[in-house]
Parts: sequence; C-alpha cells; structure tokens
Amino acid sequence: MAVYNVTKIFVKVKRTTNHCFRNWNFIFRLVLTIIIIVLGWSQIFNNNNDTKILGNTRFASTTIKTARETQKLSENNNPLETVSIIASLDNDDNEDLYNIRLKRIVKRLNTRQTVRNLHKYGPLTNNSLIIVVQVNTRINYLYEVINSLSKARGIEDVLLIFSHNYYDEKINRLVNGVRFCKTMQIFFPYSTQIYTNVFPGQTSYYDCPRNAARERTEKMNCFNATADQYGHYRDANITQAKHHWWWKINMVFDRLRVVKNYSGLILFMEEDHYVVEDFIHTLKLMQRTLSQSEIFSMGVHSDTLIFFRKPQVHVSNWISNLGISFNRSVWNAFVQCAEEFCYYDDYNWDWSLQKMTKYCNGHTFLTSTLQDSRFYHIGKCGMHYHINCSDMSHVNKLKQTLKSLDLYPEELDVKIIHGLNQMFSAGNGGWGDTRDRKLCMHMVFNHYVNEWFTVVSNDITLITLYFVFRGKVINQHLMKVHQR
Ligand SMILES: *[C@@H]1O[C@H](CO)[C@@H](O)[C@H](O)[C@H]1NC(C)=O
Ligand SMILES: *[C@@H]1O[C@H](CO)[C@@H](O)[C@H](O)[C@H]1NC(C)=O
Ligand SMILES: *[C@@H]1O[C@H](CO)[C@@H](O)[C@H](O)[C@H]1NC(C)=O
Ligand SMILES: *[C@@H]1O[C@H](CO)[C@@H](O)[C@H](O)[C@H]1NC(C)=O
Ligand SMILES: *[C@@H]1O[C@H](CO)[C@@H](O)[C@H](O)[C@H]1NC(C)=O
Ligand SMILES: CC(=O)N[C@H]1CO[C@H](CO)[C@@H](O)[C@@H]1O
Repeated sequence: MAVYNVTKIFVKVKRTTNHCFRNWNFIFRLVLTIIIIVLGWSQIFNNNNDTKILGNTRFASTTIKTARETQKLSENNNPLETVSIIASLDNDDNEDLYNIRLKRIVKRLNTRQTVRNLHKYGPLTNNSLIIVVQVNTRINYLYEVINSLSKARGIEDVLLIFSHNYYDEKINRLVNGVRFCKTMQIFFPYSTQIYTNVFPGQTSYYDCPRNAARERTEKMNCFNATADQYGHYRDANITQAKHHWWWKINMVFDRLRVVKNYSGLILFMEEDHYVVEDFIHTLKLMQRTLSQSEIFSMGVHSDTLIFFRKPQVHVSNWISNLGISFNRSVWNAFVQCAEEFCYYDDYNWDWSLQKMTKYCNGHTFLTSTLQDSRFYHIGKCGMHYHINCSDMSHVNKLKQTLKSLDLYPEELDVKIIHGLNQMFSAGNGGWGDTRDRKLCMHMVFNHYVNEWFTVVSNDITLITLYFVFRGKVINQHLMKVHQR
C-alpha cells in the first residue's frame, strides 16, 4: 500500500512539473511567434516598397546597384560581401516582370514538390529506385529517353524526378504525359532563363566576354571579374550546367520531403542518356554482387555495342559520368568535401566530382563501372558537339542494334583496376569566377541545416528561426571555407 502511495505522489509531482514546463514552453513559443510575425511583416513591407520602385525606375538604378555589389565582391573576396550578393538573388529588385514571374512559379513548384501518379504506384520504399534526369532544352532527345525509360523492366517502382533549368510548356507537357511511374518536377532556381541580365546569368555590364584580352577589358566595364587559370572569363551558359547539377543533388538529398526517409540508391542521368531496358535489373545485380562499392555507374562512352552473357564490371576509383548512382551515406561523405567541388577550376561537373572524391579526407570511393553499357549518350548536338538537333538517325540505329543483344544477365565479370586515377591536372578552366564558386558553396547550406534540425527538433518555430538567422550561418560557413 505504501509503495503504491509513493508512486502516486511521484506521478503527481511529475505531472505538475510537466504542466509547469509546458506552460513555460508555451510562453516561449508565443514570444517567438510574435517576434517572427513582426519580422515577417517588416519583410513584406520592404518587399512592397521594392515592387513600387520597380514599377517606375526599374532598369536604371537597380542594375547599377548590382554592378557595384558585384565589383565589391570580386575586389575584396570577402565572404561577408558574398552573403549580400547571394541574398540579393532572392530579391526581385533587379529584374524584368517576366523574370520575377518565372522566379515565383519556380519557387512555388519547388516548394510544392508534387508527386504525380502516386495513387497508381504507391509510396516510395527503400527498395525503390529514384532517378533524377537533368533537363535542359533538347526536347527531341528527352522524348527518346523517356521512351526508353518506359520500356525498362521494374520502372513502375521508380520515382522519376525531372530537374529543369529551362521552364517550357512543351517540355512540361511531355513530362506530364508520363504515366509509367511516379514523377516529379523540380526547377533550377538560378538559371540563365530567370536571371537574364544579372548574375548567375550573363550580364552585359560587368561580365567580360569569355575571350576578352586583359587590355581590352580595361576599357570595358568588366575588369573586376575574375578570369580562370587560362585567362578566360565566365560564360553563364557554360557554368550553368555545373551549378544545376550541384543544386539538383543537394535539393534531392536534402530538401525533397518525399526523399527524406529514403536510404536506397539515387541515380543521376541527363536528358540525352538513352537507357537499355534491363538497366534496373543490371543495377540491382551490381549492387548485390559488389556490396563494398559506393558508386555505381551504368556505362562508359563507347561506340562499339557488344553485350556479353557475363557483362564486365570494372571496380576502380574512376567515375564514369553515365548513369551514376549512390545512396545517402555516400552523399553525406561527399558533402564534407564540397569545397573541392566548388573551388576546382573546371566547368565540368563530372571532373569536379572526380576531384572531390579523390581529395575527400583521404577516403577512396570505390566505383563499379559497367563496361557493357546500359546507358548511351545520344546527344550529338549541344555544348560539346555542333550537329543538327533534329537528326535522330543515330538513335534509330542504336535501337536496332539493341534489339539483337543479349539482355538480363545473371552474373557479372568483375575486374579490379588499380591506378586509374592519375590524370589530375589543374582542371579544364571555365570556373574561375569567385561568384560562381560562392554560389556553389551556398547550395550546400541546407545539408547543414538539416543535420542540425534532426538533432535539435522539428519544431516549426525553429524552422522559422532558421530563415531569420540563415544569413549569419552562411557567413560562418563561408568564413570557415576561407580560412582553409
Ligand atoms: C528506410 O530505411 C531507413 C533505415 O535505414 C529507415 O529509417 C526508413 O524509415 C526507411 N524508409 C522507408 C520509406 O521505408
Ligand atoms: C547562351 O545561350 C543562349 C540560348 O542558347 C544564347 O541565346 C546566348 O547567346 C548564349 N550566350 C552566350 C554568352 O553565349
Ligand atoms: C518517415 O518515416 C516516419 C517513421 O517511419 C513516418 O512517421 C513519416 O511519416 C515518414 N515521412 C515521410 C515523408 O514518408
Ligand atoms: C549505402 O551505401 C554504402 C556503400 O555502398 C553501404 O555500405 C551502405 O550499407 C548503404 N546504405 C544503405 C542504407 O543501404
Ligand atoms: C536537320 O535535320 C532534319 C532531319 O534530318 C532536317 O529536316 C532539317 O532540315 C535539318 N536542319 C538543318 C538546319 O540542317
Ligand atoms: C571600380 C573598381 O573598384 N575597380 C577596381 C578593380 O580592381 C583594381 C585592381 O585590380 C582596382 O585598382 C580598381 O579600383
């Protein structure tokens, strides 16, 4: 009886403290909420002012303001200055109405994160596969690629994410028409389509032409832009692809709600990567056979098409850029070395990734690369090639050849390759501008925020606080990077 009483008292005491605590917690949250509402109002008030100014003297004053800011940035190379530049990307005060609208649409869609065909195919499990396609503008290729994906066995378990850097109704209609699996669209928010005359787009005021000689640039207004190691200035059309790739991977792993619980593989491909129908089967076979491998790559660039009963896989530290996939724990290791990616003077994301994985805390990332490719690069027109984009004869030829090949292997022929990773130089250039490097670092920011939030709490007030203080955190992070 006595014991019972003691417990009862104890429970009673506990309840009161709990109650008391809840009261304090409630007051704390109330105060926070009031502060946040006040801050939020002042923000909205400021934005309204901006829009008013925008109506009258849109171009004259605002462009010059950004020009000055950018000059300041390249002059002192000061991380604190960068924050204001990056923050200004979120303001509407230096663009056309068209760009502002586009920016809002993109923001809304990226927040909404609608998954299509969810009812038909059910939610994601850890055994599903996520495929992320980077889409630019070449709809002819995208059409063929979607067609090839639709024929893949096991595609119904896939979440297919299209990451666009160009908002286009025609492309949207094509993607909307996909019924063979769950799909989602995300949009690169710092594209040259949105930022037409402002960084990260090409700016006529303070971006030098790529090949401008130093003396000539003195006469132009752009002499404070930073050239790359070969003396070339940034070209927004070229830097966009690496920015988009990096943004996309950060977005998918750290900001998509539907991916939050998912610990399986995520595969990255492009609008012109034609897939073979057994690629999911082969990927799963690789995963089972080579469980020590961290990155899986679905092919090599080659024109010869011979498939073997036992496809050859090379295990090395060399990463082919055709259909690479890895899971969240590998991403968490990569992201520690973001500076290697963002400060490497090479506009190619694949070379930058190679560099990042080579110099990542002395860790070697083992990559399994399929030599009998399941991915084919069909894009013969574009950044590196100059062939008529509507010419699809090579794609038809590829389709014909694939029909006669031996698919769905049951075993792999594994070869360990040593010393492939000796080809590092200073990089191919095109990524020398300080602004590009800092924007790139900025995209990693959410990763750290997510880490803190899983540790601290999921409380809504804290999330709002993050928006209030995020400038400060970016500062600290960039400071750290700078001291290296
Ligand atoms: C996937 O596995 C992780 C643990 O590895 C688990 O926390 C998570 O809930 C799983 N997600 C789903 C969608 O089953
Ligand atoms: C970038 O690409 C767009 C569209 O393809 C083109 O109109 C523009 O001239 C290009 N800009 C530069 C600086 O090459
Ligand atoms: C993640 O998993 C947890 C527990 O398994 C579940 O409560 C939550 O709803 C899941 N979230 C999503 C977005 O699937
Ligand atoms: C993620 O990949 C690594 C490397 O292949 C592996 O060790 C780990 O078990 C994988 N994690 C999950 C949850 O599958
Ligand atoms: C490109 O190829 C298509 C089909 O082969 C052809 O109809 C078109 O005229 C070509 N365009 C140019 C500019 O050569
Ligand atoms: C306008 C401006 O700030 N120009 C600076 C560009 O950089 C040179 C040195 O590289 C400075 O001397 C200029 O003042």
